[in-house]
Amino acid sequence: MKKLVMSALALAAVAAFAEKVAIKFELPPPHSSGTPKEIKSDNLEPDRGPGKLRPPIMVEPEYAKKLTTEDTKVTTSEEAVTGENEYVVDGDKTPDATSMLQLPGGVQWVQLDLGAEHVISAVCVWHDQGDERVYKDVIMQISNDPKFLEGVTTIFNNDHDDSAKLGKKGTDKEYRERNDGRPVDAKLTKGRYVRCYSNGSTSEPVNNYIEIEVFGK
Ligand SMILES: [Ca+2]
Ligand SMILES: [Ca+2]
Repeated sequence: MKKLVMSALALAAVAAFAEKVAIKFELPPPHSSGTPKEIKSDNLEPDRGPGKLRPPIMVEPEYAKKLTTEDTKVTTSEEAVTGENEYVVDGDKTPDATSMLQLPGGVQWVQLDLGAEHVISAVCVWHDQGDERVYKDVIMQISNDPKFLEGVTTIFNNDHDDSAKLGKKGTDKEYRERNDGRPVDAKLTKGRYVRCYSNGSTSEPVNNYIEIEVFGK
Protein backbone atom coordinates (compact mmCIF):
# COMPACT_ATOMS: atom_id res chain seq x y z
CA MET A 1 0.00 0.00 0.00
CA LYS A 2 2.78 2.39 1.04
CA LYS A 3 4.61 1.57 -2.18
CA LEU A 4 1.49 2.34 -4.19
CA VAL A 5 1.08 5.73 -2.51
CA MET A 6 4.72 6.55 -3.19
CA SER A 7 4.49 5.69 -6.85
CA ALA A 8 1.25 7.64 -7.16
CA LEU A 9 3.03 10.67 -5.71
CA ALA A 10 5.96 10.16 -8.06
CA LEU A 11 3.55 9.92 -11.00
CA ALA A 12 1.80 13.10 -9.88
CA ALA A 13 5.16 14.87 -9.75
CA VAL A 14 6.01 13.69 -13.25
CA ALA A 15 2.55 14.74 -14.49
CA ALA A 16 2.97 18.22 -12.95
CA PHE A 17 6.32 18.59 -14.69
CA ALA A 18 5.00 17.27 -18.00
CA GLU A 19 2.13 19.76 -17.92
CA LYS A 20 4.44 22.71 -18.56
CA VAL A 21 3.65 24.60 -21.72
CA ALA A 22 5.76 26.78 -23.98
CA ILE A 23 5.07 30.52 -23.91
CA LYS A 24 3.53 31.35 -27.28
CA PHE A 25 4.99 34.40 -28.91
CA GLU A 26 3.35 35.21 -32.23
CA LEU A 27 6.18 35.92 -34.61
CA PRO A 28 6.00 38.23 -37.61
CA PRO A 29 7.41 36.89 -40.86
CA PRO A 30 11.19 37.10 -41.21
CA HIS A 31 12.30 40.30 -42.90
CA SER A 32 14.84 39.84 -45.61
CA SER A 33 16.89 42.83 -46.65
CA GLY A 34 19.59 41.47 -48.93
CA THR A 35 23.14 40.62 -47.94
CA PRO A 36 23.65 39.87 -44.25
CA LYS A 37 25.90 42.41 -42.60
CA GLU A 38 29.11 41.57 -40.88
CA ILE A 39 28.62 42.79 -37.34
CA LYS A 40 31.61 43.18 -35.05
CA SER A 41 31.21 43.29 -31.30
CA ASP A 42 33.12 41.88 -28.33
CA ASN A 43 29.90 40.77 -26.70
CA LEU A 44 27.85 39.27 -29.55
CA GLU A 45 26.44 35.77 -29.20
CA PRO A 46 27.29 33.24 -31.93
CA ASP A 47 24.94 33.49 -34.93
CA ARG A 48 22.21 30.83 -34.73
CA GLY A 49 21.37 31.47 -38.35
CA PRO A 50 18.14 32.97 -39.68
CA GLY A 51 15.00 31.03 -38.78
CA LYS A 52 16.58 29.16 -35.87
CA LEU A 53 14.65 29.97 -32.74
CA ARG A 54 15.84 29.94 -29.16
CA PRO A 55 14.65 27.13 -26.89
CA PRO A 56 11.07 27.79 -25.72
CA ILE A 57 10.36 29.23 -22.27
CA MET A 58 8.43 26.50 -20.44
CA VAL A 59 6.03 27.38 -17.62
CA GLU A 60 3.06 25.89 -15.81
CA PRO A 61 -0.10 26.78 -17.79
CA GLU A 62 -1.30 29.34 -15.23
CA TYR A 63 1.78 31.48 -15.98
CA ALA A 64 1.40 31.37 -19.79
CA LYS A 65 -1.15 34.17 -20.10
CA LYS A 66 -0.33 37.25 -22.16
CA LEU A 67 -0.57 40.19 -19.76
CA THR A 68 -0.04 43.04 -22.21
CA THR A 69 -2.95 44.26 -24.31
CA GLU A 70 -3.45 47.20 -26.63
CA ASP A 71 -4.69 49.10 -23.55
CA THR A 72 -1.48 48.60 -21.57
CA LYS A 73 -0.11 52.01 -20.58
CA VAL A 74 3.26 52.80 -22.13
CA THR A 75 5.62 55.56 -21.01
CA THR A 76 9.07 56.47 -22.30
CA SER A 77 12.28 58.18 -21.18
CA GLU A 78 11.88 60.84 -23.86
CA GLU A 79 9.28 61.92 -26.35
CA ALA A 80 9.11 59.83 -29.51
CA VAL A 81 10.84 60.92 -32.71
CA THR A 82 8.19 59.08 -34.71
CA GLY A 83 5.32 56.77 -33.85
CA GLU A 84 3.07 56.56 -30.81
CA ASN A 85 3.68 54.91 -27.44
CA GLU A 86 0.69 52.62 -28.14
CA TYR A 87 2.52 51.09 -31.09
CA VAL A 88 4.61 49.08 -28.62
CA VAL A 89 1.52 47.11 -27.52
CA ASP A 90 -0.71 47.26 -30.64
CA GLY A 91 -0.07 43.62 -31.55
CA ASP A 92 1.37 44.65 -34.92
CA LYS A 93 4.95 43.49 -35.34
CA THR A 94 5.49 44.80 -38.85
CA PRO A 95 8.92 46.46 -38.86
CA ASP A 96 7.83 49.81 -40.25
CA ALA A 97 6.57 53.25 -39.19
CA THR A 98 2.95 52.09 -38.82
CA SER A 99 3.82 49.84 -35.90
CA MET A 100 7.04 51.14 -34.45
CA LEU A 101 7.91 53.70 -31.80
CA GLN A 102 11.16 55.53 -32.38
CA LEU A 103 12.98 57.21 -29.49
CA PRO A 104 15.99 59.52 -29.85
CA GLY A 105 19.60 58.31 -29.62
CA GLY A 106 21.42 57.60 -26.36
CA VAL A 107 20.23 55.43 -23.47
CA GLN A 108 16.44 55.36 -23.60
CA TRP A 109 13.70 53.22 -22.12
CA VAL A 110 10.15 52.10 -22.73
CA GLN A 111 8.05 51.17 -19.69
CA LEU A 112 4.86 49.13 -19.50
CA ASP A 113 2.36 49.40 -16.65
CA LEU A 114 0.50 46.12 -16.08
CA GLY A 115 -1.99 47.94 -13.83
CA ALA A 116 -1.25 45.81 -10.76
CA GLU A 117 1.43 43.48 -9.49
CA HIS A 118 1.66 40.27 -11.50
CA VAL A 119 3.88 37.21 -11.50
CA ILE A 120 5.89 37.62 -14.69
CA SER A 121 7.14 34.55 -16.53
CA ALA A 122 8.49 36.04 -19.75
CA VAL A 123 9.16 39.29 -21.57
CA CYS A 124 9.83 39.58 -25.28
CA VAL A 125 11.04 42.74 -27.00
CA TRP A 126 11.13 43.35 -30.74
CA HIS A 127 13.29 46.30 -31.75
CA ASP A 128 13.70 46.82 -35.48
CA GLN A 129 14.56 43.93 -37.77
CA GLY A 130 14.33 46.10 -40.89
CA ASP A 131 17.93 45.14 -41.53
CA GLU A 132 20.10 42.78 -39.54
CA ARG A 133 21.42 44.77 -36.62
CA VAL A 134 22.44 44.55 -32.99
CA TYR A 135 20.98 46.83 -30.32
CA LYS A 136 23.33 48.09 -27.62
CA ASP A 137 22.83 48.08 -23.85
CA VAL A 138 19.63 46.03 -23.90
CA ILE A 139 18.43 45.82 -20.30
CA MET A 140 15.07 44.55 -19.06
CA GLN A 141 13.85 45.16 -15.53
CA ILE A 142 10.78 44.51 -13.39
CA SER A 143 9.66 46.53 -10.36
CA ASN A 144 6.67 47.73 -8.38
CA ASP A 145 8.29 51.18 -8.32
CA PRO A 146 7.38 53.22 -11.42
CA LYS A 147 10.65 55.15 -11.04
CA PHE A 148 12.70 51.95 -10.81
CA LEU A 149 14.62 53.16 -7.77
CA GLU A 150 13.61 50.42 -5.35
CA GLY A 151 12.95 46.69 -5.56
CA VAL A 152 14.27 46.31 -9.09
CA THR A 153 14.91 42.89 -10.61
CA THR A 154 17.01 42.78 -13.75
CA ILE A 155 16.02 39.86 -15.98
CA PHE A 156 18.33 40.67 -18.91
CA ASN A 157 21.40 42.89 -19.27
CA ASN A 158 23.86 42.81 -22.16
CA ASP A 159 25.52 46.12 -21.24
CA HIS A 160 28.78 44.28 -20.57
CA ASP A 161 30.78 47.46 -19.86
CA ASP A 162 28.08 49.33 -17.89
CA SER A 163 28.19 52.19 -20.39
CA ALA A 164 24.47 52.79 -19.66
CA LYS A 165 25.58 53.48 -16.06
CA LEU A 166 22.88 51.50 -14.31
CA GLY A 167 25.56 50.36 -11.88
CA LYS A 168 26.15 46.78 -12.98
CA LYS A 169 27.94 45.10 -15.87
CA GLY A 170 25.57 42.81 -17.72
CA THR A 171 26.44 39.17 -18.30
CA ASP A 172 24.01 38.52 -21.19
CA LYS A 173 25.08 38.57 -24.82
CA GLU A 174 24.20 40.95 -27.61
CA TYR A 175 22.12 39.34 -30.35
CA ARG A 176 21.12 39.88 -33.96
CA GLU A 177 17.67 41.43 -34.23
CA ARG A 178 15.34 39.07 -36.07
CA ASN A 179 11.64 38.29 -36.27
CA ASP A 180 11.72 36.29 -33.02
CA GLY A 181 12.76 39.37 -31.02
CA ARG A 182 14.43 38.62 -27.71
CA PRO A 183 12.33 36.39 -25.45
CA VAL A 184 13.60 36.42 -21.86
CA ASP A 185 12.71 34.06 -19.02
CA ALA A 186 11.53 36.36 -16.22
CA LYS A 187 11.62 33.47 -13.72
CA LEU A 188 8.28 34.33 -12.09
CA THR A 189 9.40 37.75 -10.88
CA LYS A 190 6.68 39.81 -9.19
CA GLY A 191 6.06 43.36 -10.35
CA ARG A 192 3.73 45.87 -11.92
CA TYR A 193 6.12 47.66 -14.26
CA VAL A 194 8.44 46.33 -16.98
CA ARG A 195 11.16 48.63 -18.30
CA CYS A 196 13.25 47.94 -21.41
CA TYR A 197 16.41 49.94 -22.09
CA SER A 198 18.50 50.30 -25.23
CA ASN A 199 21.17 52.59 -26.61
CA GLY A 200 20.82 52.59 -30.38
CA SER A 201 21.97 49.87 -32.71
CA THR A 202 24.80 49.01 -35.07
CA SER A 203 22.64 50.51 -37.86
CA GLU A 204 21.57 53.85 -36.38
CA PRO A 205 21.73 55.84 -33.14
CA VAL A 206 17.95 55.96 -32.55
CA ASN A 207 16.02 53.41 -30.48
CA ASN A 208 13.23 51.54 -32.23
CA TYR A 209 10.56 49.45 -30.50
CA ILE A 210 8.13 47.45 -32.60
CA GLU A 211 6.51 45.53 -29.76
CA ILE A 212 6.94 44.35 -26.19
CA GLU A 213 4.95 41.44 -24.78
CA VAL A 214 4.77 40.33 -21.17
CA PHE A 215 3.48 36.93 -20.02
CA GLY A 216 2.62 35.62 -16.57
CA LYS A 217 -0.21 35.44 -14.09
CA1 LIG B 1 3.71 47.38 -32.81
CA1 LIG C 1 27.57 48.93 -23.21
